[in-house]
Amino acid sequence: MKIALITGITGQDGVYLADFLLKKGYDVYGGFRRLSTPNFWRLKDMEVFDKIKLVPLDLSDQSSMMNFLEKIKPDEIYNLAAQSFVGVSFEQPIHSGDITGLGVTRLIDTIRTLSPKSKFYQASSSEMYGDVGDAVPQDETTVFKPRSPYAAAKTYAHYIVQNYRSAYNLYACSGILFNHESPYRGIEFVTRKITNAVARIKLGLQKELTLGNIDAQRDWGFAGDYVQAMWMMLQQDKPDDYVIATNEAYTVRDFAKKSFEIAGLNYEDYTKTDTKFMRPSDVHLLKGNPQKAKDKMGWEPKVNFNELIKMMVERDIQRWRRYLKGEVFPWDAINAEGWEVTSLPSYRFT
Ligand code: NAP
Ligand code: F7E
Repeated sequence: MKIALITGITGQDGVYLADFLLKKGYDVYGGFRRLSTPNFWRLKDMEVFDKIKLVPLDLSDQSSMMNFLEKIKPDEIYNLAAQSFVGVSFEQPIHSGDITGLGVTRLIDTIRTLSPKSKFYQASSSEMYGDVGDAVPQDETTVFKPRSPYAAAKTYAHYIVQNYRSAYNLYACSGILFNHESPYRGIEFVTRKITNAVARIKLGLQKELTLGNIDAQRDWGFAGDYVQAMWMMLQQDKPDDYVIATNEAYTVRDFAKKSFEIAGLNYEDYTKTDTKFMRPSDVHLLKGNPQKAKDKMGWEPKVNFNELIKMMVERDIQRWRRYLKGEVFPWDAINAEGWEVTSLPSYRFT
């Protein structure tokens, strides 16, 4: 039985990848960071919580990686842990650099020392492209011009992985993944902020939705499709980096319009914008060309834009309906309500 370690197991991709690897027969270890309030709702909802082994592993703490890798030398290590929210990276640039950037060096250097035969996957990001200019769509040859502390940290990590691959001959890959979403997406990201609000408006729990830069364009795919690509990268003869995307871009406005339409509501009646949700510098257009992944690994996205939005809107409506009937306590959704009433400065980035 193959052994896999997934860091960031409590996040969106962590649960989809855990489910995927369990179905392939892997023994799955999930790295998590200790919080005062346990954060296992996604793992429980996906019904993988009882099937994986949880290990405390914080990217700020190299000893936690050493403890694990000294005992267990996994066949495959997927580094999904990060401070992953671009908006917050402007507020917490040092923490973002420490976890999202330097944390990767801590991990891959520990792998080099203690488990050099482990195959390594790094969660790189389309945010690294940043100011793309005329380079549309982006592929593996497009120049990186990061526009946030998050993107700068991911770019550093991306080059570290390339360096360890060539300097130490490690099987280390980076997937340059474009935005991917699902009903398990964190509530502060724009897609889930929209579908959660649409569900609440539909059920009379919320009156309006306030967004920031609705002209921003993104290439949105389904997280379930994208974790398959992560696994495929570690099954190749040689390690390499791949763009994973749909090659279609839509505006935030398009996403919101379609979300309201699926719920039988009119976007114009409920949506407004406010500059407080805009970033000091934003990425205006991301659209990825996944041809290399298709040619070399046979990977293609299966879920399209409309199907993705329908899946998310319907699941959020179902969650809030069940909540109103007293059947469930939707932790993620309730937390979102908490965000809406808070007056903390970070409010503007939700
Ligand atoms: P996510 O839902 O925000 O999950 C991030 C995970 O990292 C969570 O499990 C989080 O734990 C963990 N984490 C945060 N700080 C940590 C630390 N100091 N030590 C250990 N773990 C820590 O993100 P995602 O959407 O699943 O994305 C997975 C990875 O892909 C991330 O690296 C992200 O930057 C990258 N990425 C995502 C996308 C996308 O569109 N989703 C695209 C490109 C790249 P808590 O639950 O405790 O917060
Ligand atoms: O923003 C605009 C915002 O926060 C998308 C992460 O997974 O994907 C994600 O990063 C766009 C931006 O995702 C609101 O300004 C408008 O232009 O959903 P987002 P992101 O920044 O693209 C990449 C690939 C990653 O690697 C990251 O980890 O939407 N926008 N109004 C808004 N964004 C938010 N969050 N909230 C708004 O109200």
